[in-house]
Amino acid sequence: MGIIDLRSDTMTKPTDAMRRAMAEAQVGDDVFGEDPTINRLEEMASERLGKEAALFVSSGTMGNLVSQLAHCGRGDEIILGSHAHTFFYEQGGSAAVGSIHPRTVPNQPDGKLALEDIEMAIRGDNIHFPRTRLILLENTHNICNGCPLDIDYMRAVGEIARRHKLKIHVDGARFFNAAVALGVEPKALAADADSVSFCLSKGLAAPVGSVVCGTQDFIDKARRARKVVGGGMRQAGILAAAGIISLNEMVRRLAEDHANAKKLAVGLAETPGLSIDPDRIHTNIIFFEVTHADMKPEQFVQQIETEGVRMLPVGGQKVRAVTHYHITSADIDRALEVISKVMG
Ligand code: TLP
Repeated sequence: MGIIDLRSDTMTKPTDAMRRAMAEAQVGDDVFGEDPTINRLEEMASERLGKEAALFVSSGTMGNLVSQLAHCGRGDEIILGSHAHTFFYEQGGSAAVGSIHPRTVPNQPDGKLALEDIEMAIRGDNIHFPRTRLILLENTHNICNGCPLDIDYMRAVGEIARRHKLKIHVDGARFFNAAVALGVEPKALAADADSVSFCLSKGLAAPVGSVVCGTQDFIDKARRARKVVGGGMRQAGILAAAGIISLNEMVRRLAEDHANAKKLAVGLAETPGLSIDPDRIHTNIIFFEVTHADMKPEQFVQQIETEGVRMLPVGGQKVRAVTHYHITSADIDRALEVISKVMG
């Protein structure tokens, strides 16, 4: 029996169709704008998100970094969630590379930033203050149980941003998971954002790559920023070819991952010594707590690993599990059997 790897949806391997497309991809020098496969992926991505233009980048981290560099100058301030991936897990790249000042406001349990907190954090015109330039949201919100931000919320933040002449960037590493969970068109969900970056290499199973979408002017700046951080790629159409299959074939199956995550959450909720509220699970990410007096989360993870199930301890009592393309409903049954044995 194979390993059931629930540590992340980044564990996905390219599908056979992707491997074939990669082998056959037409390529050229993308720094010269001459890779037809990358150009096609960028056109498809901008069309899906209803934006003028798009840029293929190597990772979600690079997508967020070049977006912040394109929107902000040195000393500008960005408002983002205290639990944002960009704040927590990207080495403070925009500060390190772009001298951009982060201003965090608390993430609500559903991944939102309270509208009043955003308003309060926006700086007035005062010689002592940095200038607020950008609001950065995350959709779906990784640490907040993969919660999707809905269109009404995006509109409300959009209204604040327009009133204060600010831009909005969405870290949409799992943007298509959000659109699928909400049952909305990605375009409609992206409408209030000035830029959105999404990952091809998570639930969409491509081996490498993310795409940033926005206005042509923004993408021109992001392209320059990508070059200075060493992200100008050459015949990377072999990677973009897999990304095209992600968009064409892998988005429509994401609902399966969401159903499997819900099934896992319901099973965990019924397991003594574990704690989770399945009603809070809407996409493919779940966090639960190991509350058993004699079992630390690290021990729990070690013990299930010996039975072929992998999850990620993430600090405190918490463990994370993420469903994806290689996880079937039968795998969830088996994972729950293993967990019940370990906890029993
Ligand atoms: N997240 C990874 C790890 O870095 C934790 C994961 O396994 O979930 N934004 C969000 C919301 C993300 O979850 C991630 C990756 C990124 C950006 C960064 O993407 P990469 O890893 O491609 O740089």
